[in-house]
Amino acid sequence: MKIGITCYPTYGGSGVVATELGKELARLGNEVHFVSYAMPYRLKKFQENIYFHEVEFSNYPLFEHQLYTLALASKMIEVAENHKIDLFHVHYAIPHAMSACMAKKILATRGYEIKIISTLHGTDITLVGLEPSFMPLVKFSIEESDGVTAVSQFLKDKTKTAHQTNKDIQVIYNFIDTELYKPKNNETSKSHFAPNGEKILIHTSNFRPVKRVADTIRVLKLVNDIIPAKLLLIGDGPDRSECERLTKELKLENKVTFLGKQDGIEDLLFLGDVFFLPSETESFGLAALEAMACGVPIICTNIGGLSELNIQNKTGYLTDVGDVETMAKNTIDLLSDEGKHKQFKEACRNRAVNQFNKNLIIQKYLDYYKEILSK
Ligand code: GMT
Repeated sequence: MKIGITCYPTYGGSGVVATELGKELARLGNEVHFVSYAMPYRLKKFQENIYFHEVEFSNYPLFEHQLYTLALASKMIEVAENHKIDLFHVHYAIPHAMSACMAKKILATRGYEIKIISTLHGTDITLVGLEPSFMPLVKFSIEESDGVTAVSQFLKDKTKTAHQTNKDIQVIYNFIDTELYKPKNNETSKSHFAPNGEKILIHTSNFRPVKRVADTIRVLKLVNDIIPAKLLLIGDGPDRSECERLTKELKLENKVTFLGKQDGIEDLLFLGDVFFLPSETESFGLAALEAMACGVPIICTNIGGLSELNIQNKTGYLTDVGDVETMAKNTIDLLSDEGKHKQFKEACRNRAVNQFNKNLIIQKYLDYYKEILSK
């Protein structure tokens, strides 16, 4: 198969899913063409069957704002015609699905038929996609796509109700490479962060307001009053300064380590005794799946698709948004009971391997591609 993939190339779960999917499809012998404004950051080195096409912008002085949606559609048309692409799989509806729809219509006028699959990831439906000015475009691009997938049942239901569409949407969960993300035993790194045997609490995100990173610091404060603990914060973004300020205010400078953006977090996550994801909205929570695969129990909120991933009282706990007291209580309960903690760790690993491993989920995408192409 010849597949075009468009995604955001920067840090972020949708880009990770799209890139890892493309890499795996290429490994299975498909020809994969990535089309975006920059090389996806997970495409680090040359891999057979993978090609990258950079979207170019016109510098014409009249255009005060860059016309990315149009530039992307133009590049999709060029790539589809030059490389005989069978289908374009676009990740994140805005504006990728819209560009793909435009490209499809224009290609049809030139006698070339192409299929489009749009994968909805989260805020393209639940936040930005709900802005009144975007709603007609999101609905149109969903309905015009030949196939639509959502990364959780929650997101599928939300799409149907919020955008009032009867479009058939296939739920295909996110996946993880359980050979890369796995429990490891590295006492050296553990003692680097927790020299006195403190428990390690961990969180990764892009520090946007929806992630509520400050809650992890408030939970640490309460946990550390009972059980000596350290908090590792991985990632960067708009809320980092506020989190650093809060850390000082709560006098936790020696307890919180801001590691910034990190490549290869599979070499850090397994150090965690628990993983926090206190988000306000989360359609799936790929970061939590990464931690689960490393055998780290999850303390998260009970919103969005998180309950489809994290099983209450088995792989972790789910709590109302902002309820840092309950998050701290659950963390303390779990960390004070070695047997229970071990059970949770094993349940996390087993769930990642049995339900979300990449081979299982990529086969679902391949089956779906075949279904759409045969229509
Ligand atoms: O929707 C976003 O905010 C961005 C997007 C991303 O690119 O990271 O995140 C969403 O997609 C991820 C991958 O499918 C999911 O794991 C995240 O839960 C989801 N984020 C939200 O729903 C806030």
